[in-house]
Amino acid sequence: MGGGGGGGGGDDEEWLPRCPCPADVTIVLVGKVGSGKSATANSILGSKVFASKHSYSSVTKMCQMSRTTRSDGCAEPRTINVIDTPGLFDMSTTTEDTRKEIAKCMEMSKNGIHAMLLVFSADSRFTREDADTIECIKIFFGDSIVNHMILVFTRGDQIGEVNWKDMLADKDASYLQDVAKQCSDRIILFDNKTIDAQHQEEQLNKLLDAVDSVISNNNGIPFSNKMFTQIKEEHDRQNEIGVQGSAEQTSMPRHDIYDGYLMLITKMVEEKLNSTIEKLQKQLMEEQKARQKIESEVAEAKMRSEEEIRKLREELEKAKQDSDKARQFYEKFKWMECAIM
Ligand SMILES: Nc1nc2c(ncn2[C@@H]2O[C@H](COP(=O)(O)OP(=O)(O)OP(=O)(O)O)[C@@H](O)[C@H]2O)c(=O)[nH]1
Ligand SMILES: [Mg+2]
Repeated sequence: MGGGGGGGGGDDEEWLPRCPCPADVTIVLVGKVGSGKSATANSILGSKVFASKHSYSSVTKMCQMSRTTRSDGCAEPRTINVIDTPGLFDMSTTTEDTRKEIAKCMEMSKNGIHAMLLVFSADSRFTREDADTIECIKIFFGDSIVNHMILVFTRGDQIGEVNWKDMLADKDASYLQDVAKQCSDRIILFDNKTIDAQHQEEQLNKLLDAVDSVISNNNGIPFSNKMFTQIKEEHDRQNEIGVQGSAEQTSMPRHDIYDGYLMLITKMVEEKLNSTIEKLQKQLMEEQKARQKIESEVAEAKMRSEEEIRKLREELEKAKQDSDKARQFYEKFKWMECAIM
């Protein structure tokens, strides 16, 4: 595939060609613990940089960044920054550490995120929690984050393209279908285990085509918002203090400045995360209320139709009795008529 057209899980022809090509591309991988984020990050990097293994607990504890250079598709080689994360935005486990890691992830990507890869395991059920994670990301970053999202399903080797497409087309996968539509069908099945070099290259090109489609759709501008701008401003301010301080030999040590800066971002992230959780809970409650309303309407309609059926049965019974009576009367009348004759 290389530098040319698109490809993907949805409509293969819809992705735009690779252009414009920023010299520096930042990709962030997020998703549930064990979904295959680090393995996918390693596949992009082309080497086993991040720890990736089976575990009952989370393997990646902290956000980490690594970079690679690729020259495919663009005139100049470009740097791809890959940020691997622990299970962020999993609303069932938002510990203090997670909040700190979200802050760190935002710090690492303060110049903007070109593409956010939402990683899922193709061989696990897509649960309510998975949907909540997506909703949480949308509330936290803002709805326009979907313009930078790519859905990546790992364990392609175990599921296979045909099965996977059937699973996606299932009528019960409507939430996933909606999200895929919001992401302009940038949805990919990925196999991190393949040792076939050609397959590795093809699927990586497919993934990078999706990244380039995102870049192209956004005119090369990475995702950013007020929070990122504030982080960048704060970063520049702290840098200035650091530089001035070291020049005057009076300031705090650099690591203290950095810690203070990180604390500030964490506080900002914490506030945003709290309001996100509040909004998400409100959204869930409204959904639940709407569901309950529909359920009670269905129950009422059922009761109403049961009552109507009962009435119809009564009417039928009465009509039967009336026709029996009429028949008896007619037979009696016929007998009398015969007797008279
Ligand atoms: N068969 C198969 N296994 C995979 C694939 N991708 C990841 N795995 C395996 O899934 C397990 C978890 O993968 P990780 O990359 O550690 O997942 P993670 O999302 O980074 O996990 P945490 O860091 O704990 O959040 C590892 O044993 C991987 O080898 C894949 O495409 N196929
Ligand atoms: Mg990991």
